[in-house]
Amino acid sequence: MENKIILITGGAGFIGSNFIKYINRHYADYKIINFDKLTYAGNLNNLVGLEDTPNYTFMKGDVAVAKDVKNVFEQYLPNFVVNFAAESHVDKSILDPTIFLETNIIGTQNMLNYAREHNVEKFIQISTDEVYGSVKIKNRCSENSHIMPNNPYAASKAAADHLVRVAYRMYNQNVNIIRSCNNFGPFQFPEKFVPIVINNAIQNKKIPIYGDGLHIRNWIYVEDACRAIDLVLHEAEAGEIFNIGTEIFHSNLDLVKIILSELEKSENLIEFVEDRKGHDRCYSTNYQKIRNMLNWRVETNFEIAMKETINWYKNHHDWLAEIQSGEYTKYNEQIEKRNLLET
Ligand code: NAD
Ligand code: TDX
Repeated sequence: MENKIILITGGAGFIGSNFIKYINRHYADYKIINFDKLTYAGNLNNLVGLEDTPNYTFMKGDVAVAKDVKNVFEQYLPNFVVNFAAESHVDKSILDPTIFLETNIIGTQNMLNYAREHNVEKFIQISTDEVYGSVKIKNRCSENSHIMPNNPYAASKAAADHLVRVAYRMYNQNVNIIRSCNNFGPFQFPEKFVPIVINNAIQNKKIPIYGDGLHIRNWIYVEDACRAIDLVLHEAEAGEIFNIGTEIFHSNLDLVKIILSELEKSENLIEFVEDRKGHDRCYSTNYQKIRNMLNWRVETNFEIAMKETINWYKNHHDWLAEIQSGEYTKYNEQIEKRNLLET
């Protein structure tokens, strides 16, 4: 494979950091640029070990600030862009949508503009099954289904998808959109359901379940999602949209019971709390297109991957403690200072 420069935004977050490590493992010749604002969810601790790799560079910047985006494109002239950068937490978007519109919508448009100006070969937008809104489990949404988001986060991601599609229609930009179901795995920020459940259970703390707990989510191990992104990046035709899903559907209550049983903890830890406003009952997509066109398959067994994820959190108490104490912010600052000295 030819040497390529790949610009990954949001690479200090959960999926982005897993994807950077995936690319580093599979494409040793690629130069990886991680462009991240380091919000509360961005953590350079997720990439420990990579700082000293010559083909990896971190650059702090905000996708919503055109000047920052211009700088990273001018400095590194990427061949590929994978846009993970986003405000990603639904509950936060309900409290205050503004930053979601800035990062997820303006940010995506800025990335598209400079990608076009610099003749980027392929632009991948990381989107979500949430854009389709709530559906019955059997009514699987295809890539052509109606977009019907039900919270500010999902609406901002839907708006970004439209802008990416427009870039293809108007300018024939080589873009793809990937709409994934819920990811789980190592390095997921402990505001999301799976890490909350695991970490609270480990610490014998109550586990908050919104509403009646019968809301259904479709789960994918992050490594399977990374492989799908790799395939779309390298093999998909311009303008195509791909759902990524699995056959693993669980109600939130059942998922908690699975994790509690694995940890040999009592179900008495479960606490039903006030429901999320507009809480989507179920997401369900048809992902035959990526199976048929790109031959993508889930390779991970859910039970094994969940056990590994639980063990990862058990063995990375320091990672969590730093986040919870705010220490990781200081670490990020140290790395930034070092990068400034080096450039
Ligand atoms: P995350 O919150 O863990 O990470 C987001 C990263 O983006 C962080 O490193 C953060 O610092 C960075 N970021 C935020 N605002 C930025 C800005 N303005 N400029 C530059 N960087 C910025 O999120 P995640 O769970 O890893 O999700 C990554 C992407 O995948 C998002 O686009 C999300 O919508 C999408 N997605 C996530 C899931 C999931 O289950 N986690 C499912 C489907 C789609
Ligand atoms: O404390 C909780 N209790 C609870 O019952 C939390 C944080 C969540 N929940 C429920 C809400 C959802 O039904 O668990 C389910 C999963 O919640 P999140 O982890 O917040 O994920 P979700 O809202 O489904 O959105 C996720 O998947 C789609 C990601 O956060 C998005 O970025 C992605 O696009």
